[in-house]
Amino acid sequence: NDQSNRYANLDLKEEDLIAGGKHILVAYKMKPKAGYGYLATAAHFAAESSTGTNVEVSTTDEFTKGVDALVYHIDEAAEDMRIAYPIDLFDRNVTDGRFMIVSFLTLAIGNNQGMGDVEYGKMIDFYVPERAIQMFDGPSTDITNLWRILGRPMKDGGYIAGTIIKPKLGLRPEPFAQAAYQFWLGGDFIKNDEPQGNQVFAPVKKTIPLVYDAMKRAQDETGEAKLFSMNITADDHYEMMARADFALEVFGPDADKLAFLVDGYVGGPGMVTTARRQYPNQYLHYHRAGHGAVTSPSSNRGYSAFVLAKMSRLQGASGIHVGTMGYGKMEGDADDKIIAYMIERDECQGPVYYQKWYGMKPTTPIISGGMNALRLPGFFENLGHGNVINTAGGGSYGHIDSPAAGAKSLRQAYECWKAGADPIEWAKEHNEFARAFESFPGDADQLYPGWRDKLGVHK
Ligand code: RUB
Ligand code: MG
Repeated sequence: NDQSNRYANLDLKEEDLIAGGKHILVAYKMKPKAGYGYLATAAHFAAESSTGTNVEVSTTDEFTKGVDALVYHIDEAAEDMRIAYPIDLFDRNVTDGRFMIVSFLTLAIGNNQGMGDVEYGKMIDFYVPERAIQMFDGPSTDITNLWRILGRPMKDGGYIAGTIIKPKLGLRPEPFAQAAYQFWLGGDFIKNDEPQGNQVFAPVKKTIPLVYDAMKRAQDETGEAKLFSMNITADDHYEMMARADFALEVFGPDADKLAFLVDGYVGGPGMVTTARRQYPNQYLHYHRAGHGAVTSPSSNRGYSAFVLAKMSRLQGASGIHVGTMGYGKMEGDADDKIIAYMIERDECQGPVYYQKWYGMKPTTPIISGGMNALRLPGFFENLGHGNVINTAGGGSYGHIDSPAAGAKSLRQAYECWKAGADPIEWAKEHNEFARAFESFPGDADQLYPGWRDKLGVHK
């Protein structure tokens, strides 16, 4: 049942669709199952993703056809399929008329993920017209708020040295708070590791007051402001809010230094938006555990990490993990810097579409996963700037001297790159950075061959 005369119009030009401002455009890598034609399958894909199904239905009227999604470009050899979705297709809030990301997902990457004639279809980019940008929440708080708290300039305030409390699970309240205190003596930002919540051995109501106490002591001792990102992820949004409200009350006069971490892939967009709307003054930290199930380059379904990050800015994440671009332990490569650029700039070329954000606040790239001081100079060189939050768990708690030394080594790595200095030369004058070589000798051997002789370190 070929519906391409209704759901495809290859005469439509992308530039006209963009100039018209009435469509969300989506680019997929799509391949039909053997025996199915490319255009017919693409048209069925567009039908299933908008007004149609596998057959014509008698209830369709002329108005219906006006909101059909249309395939406007195909390149079978490149598996490139692009679909224009009229913005009126998407569900809007009863309460305020705004867009919701769940509706975008339901249509653009919903049923089309399980169709009998589609081998695979993966979303690799999408374009949002100005009117829809205006009608998404976008971030309310961003990295400039953190820079201001840290006493830095609100433009180019630079690197925020962070960690993740490790071990990932198994610390009781006192050792947990002690781990936080030790890092804060050298660093800026701490996040809960994503599974840390209200375990029986570390109840929120006991742990959070101790963390705040540790923050105050570290602030007194260093004369610097400190930041904590608390995991509030839960199935029930009342539970999330109970955790958030409790922590806001505990932090009291320092509540601006409290961020909320939401595991937005496992928890879903509703959880992200709940945090965005209930706590617009708090920095909203989007952690993305599990995203690899759909975003991995080895998966031909779902959507890419780029798409996930772009959606997070529309939803209003203040910051989202963007991986380590091949410099850490998680999947990724140098080209992933486009993910960071798309969420932090006011306009940017994506893999397919050039997106303007029309003043929507930026989402901070959060760099995390197997990072340490030795890996950072190369990372910054690839990215081209250091206006990021970096959380290094192993890279801080694995430093042979102390977590505070680990934190200082991270900052020294940033300063090394900023100064354009040779890391080995820098190490000769910066002890915590130098001791990172001995802490992570495997990385040191790989990144800085001959470092032992140059630094005079022998086993
Ligand atoms: C990293 C960690 C984070 C990962 C997730 O710990 O706990 O959950 O960053 O990956 P460590 P991503 O610093 O010890 O490796 O940031 O790519 O989503
Ligand atoms: Mg983690």
